[in-house]
Amino acid sequence: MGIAKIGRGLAACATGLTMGLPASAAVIYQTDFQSGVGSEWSHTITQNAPTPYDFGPRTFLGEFGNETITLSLADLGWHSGIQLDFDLYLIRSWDGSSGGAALYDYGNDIFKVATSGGLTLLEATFSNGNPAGQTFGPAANNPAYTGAAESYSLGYVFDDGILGISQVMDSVYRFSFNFTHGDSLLAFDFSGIGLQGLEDESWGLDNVRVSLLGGQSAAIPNPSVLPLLGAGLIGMLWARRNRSPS
Ligand SMILES: [Ca+2]
Ligand SMILES: [Ca+2]
Repeated sequence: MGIAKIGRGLAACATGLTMGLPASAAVIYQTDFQSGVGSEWSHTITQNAPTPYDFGPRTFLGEFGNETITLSLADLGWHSGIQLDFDLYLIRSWDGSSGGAALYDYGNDIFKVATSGGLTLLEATFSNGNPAGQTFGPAANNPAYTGAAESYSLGYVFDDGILGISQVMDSVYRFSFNFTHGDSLLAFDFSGIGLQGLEDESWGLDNVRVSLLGGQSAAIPNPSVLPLLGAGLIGMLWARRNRSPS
């Protein structure tokens, strides 16, 4: 079983775990950026991925480098929790945890998501092939593309000026986070950190959805538990894979 296949399996698992909305959830915001960007976003540049959908352009918010992109929402109705779902597009040569590596020192390349309340939902390195690996995944260090829902699907070509290699290099991750929240205002900061420039590595967002959760605050997973839950699933799959004859 190749790494890419494992990644798709993990994504399916994560989807089954978190993508469904609780009965009391209400979607209060969603966009696929196919027809413009609202003023709730700090940045409004969009782009079509080189590889379109079967039905038309695959438009997303981006591309960005070492920037923080903010989604600001106001006048939220009564709620006791929030669910954030989004797709992260990682474009070209993300170098994961390569900072300080002898041969592959072009990182660390980090993606972070935090709320205006100071809660960090995600902060991890990601690799689109750099052998140094990435922190996103079940272990302290994981192979490139671990947990990705898609790879090589967007059609971005990376030209390696040193080795003369030119190849498609990109990945898509689907994330879902639940956390306790009750204020009427909410903002999310999405940040790229440690990147080398748009021609080298960049990112974008797509299919962003925010839902209010209510009436079941005790059932909402603590944000610090969700990654552990995901890591546990990934670890189980990893163990199963390692037990299987290859
Ligand atoms: Ca889109
Ligand atoms: Ca880099």
